Amino acid sequence: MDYKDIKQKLQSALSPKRFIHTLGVVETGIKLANVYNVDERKAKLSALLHDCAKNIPKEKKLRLCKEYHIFLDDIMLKDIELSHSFLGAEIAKREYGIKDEDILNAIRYHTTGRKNMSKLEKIIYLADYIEPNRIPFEGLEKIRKLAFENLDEAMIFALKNTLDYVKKRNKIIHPLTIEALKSLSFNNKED
Ligand code: DGI
Ligand code: FE
Ligand code: FE
Repeated sequence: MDYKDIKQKLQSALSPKRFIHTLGVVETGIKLANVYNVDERKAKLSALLHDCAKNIPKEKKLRLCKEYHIFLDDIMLKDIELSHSFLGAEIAKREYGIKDEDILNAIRYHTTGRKNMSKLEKIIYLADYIEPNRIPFEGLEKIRKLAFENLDEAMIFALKNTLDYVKKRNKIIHPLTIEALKSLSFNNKED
């Protein structure tokens, strides 16, 4: 499948709103890839497909996760929305023919993050956060600026912001997010 076919198939799988968000992530992902010397094509594909599972109805999400042997922990079972990144990676592989593991991981960890993220994973995490169509929230402008100055500082800020947001909404924080933050803070202290 070439980029154009993927884009077309994706458009029919997403709501118009989600598709517009996705195009914003693609645009921002390309910019960040150029700043941090990451393969622009990989950034484009990861961004395009990052939310490919987002609009699948809840019941079908559960069914597909079972069918594709995606392990859902207690937090994901309580908050099935969280599975869209893990399911998205599997769908990108099976339905859109993506084989590159870095791209698949960028999709898989775009919501929770994880420890020792690759540059591509960080770029997609941040592009999702700061894309131009996002409804403004506190701290957004700061992350927008930081993302183009220092990838790890921006990640730390964004992850902390997510933790606050999740706490405020009384949802359970996923350990992957904590691990992502720990690994970044640790690496940053060392140099
Ligand atoms: O899919 P998007 O809306 O573009 O963005 P996303 O993939 O970052 O998903 C954001 C949602 O995920 C938001 O509603 C908060 C939720 N979320 C992020 N981290 C956690 C979380 N929910 C729980 N329960 N735990 C987390 O650690
Ligand atoms: Fe998402
Ligand atoms: Fe998104």
